[in-house]
Amino acid sequence: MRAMWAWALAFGLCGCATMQMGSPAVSILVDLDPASTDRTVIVESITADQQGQLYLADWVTGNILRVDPRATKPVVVGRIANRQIAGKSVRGEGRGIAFNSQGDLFVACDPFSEVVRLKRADINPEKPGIAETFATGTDGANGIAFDRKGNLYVTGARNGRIYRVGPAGGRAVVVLQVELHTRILPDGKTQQPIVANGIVFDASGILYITDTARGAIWKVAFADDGRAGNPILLTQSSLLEGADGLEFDRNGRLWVTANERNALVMVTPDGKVQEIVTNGNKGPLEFPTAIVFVGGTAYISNNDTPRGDNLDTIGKTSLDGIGAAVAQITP
Ligand SMILES: [Ca+2]
Ligand SMILES: [Ca+2]
Ligand SMILES: [Ca+2]
Repeated sequence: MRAMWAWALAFGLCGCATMQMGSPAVSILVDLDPASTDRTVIVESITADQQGQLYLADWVTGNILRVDPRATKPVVVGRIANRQIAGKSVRGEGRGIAFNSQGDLFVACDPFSEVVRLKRADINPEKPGIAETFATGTDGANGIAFDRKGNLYVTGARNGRIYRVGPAGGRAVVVLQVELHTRILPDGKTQQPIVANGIVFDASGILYITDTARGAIWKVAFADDGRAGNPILLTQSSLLEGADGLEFDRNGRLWVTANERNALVMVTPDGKVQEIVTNGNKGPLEFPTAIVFVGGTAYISNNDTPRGDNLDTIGKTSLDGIGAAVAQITP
């Protein structure tokens, strides 16, 4: 703990110079979409198994992809099948993705208002399994995280709800509410109403939520009986424009992807927000939406939405750059 604070202090005093001298660059681990001008692959989230292999869900095909950082060629290990809803074929667009302690893989599926599960035995490149319903009633399902008791928490994005479902799944219940808020982005036209986007627990069981609408992060403590306390504002900053995925590194520092800014930022325990890296529309960060650490290396999913700092010079598309990809940095 003391080392962490010393680091934070040193960083604060040195500011940008520290980053320029000491910070390694972001690079691309793998280009997920060879036809990125057509956006044939779109990913929003990333997680890792205990062996350090990476997993992402593709909105377009429903495929659940596995990337071995040492081999890098993605393989399909599972799938979220399309569904017929109100007479239309609806894609199972995967948002947040996470493993439970048994090694089953879970994906938040906003179009289905569900979290689906790919059982460990069905994670198979030879015979990709089909993910099945695990939690229902999760409107807007976006970020997901497990607590230490194996309960799954799900964010409801613009509705501000945080849902919880037990280890056996079923209908989720609302355990807390982030107050609704909508803001017009700096482009002067885009409405940003997502108040509960990514979520993560720290080592002590406190939940952290990115509030994209406010450019903020909320903290929530839970009582022993599971009751949620009121959300407490940890920080609010213009550096958190587009705050989406978030994850702690092995030193307990909180990292956040700021998608609108093509940026990675770090938040100290007392709520100071520090820029780690940011780039223009050509990448390597292109609307980064989630981050996961494997050892000392962070892997980041590039969603490549054409918006904010990811827009190309004509201001309509984001055809520059590599498109859907996994980026990496070893800070
Ligand atoms: Ca998200
Ligand atoms: Ca791009
Ligand atoms: Ca590409």
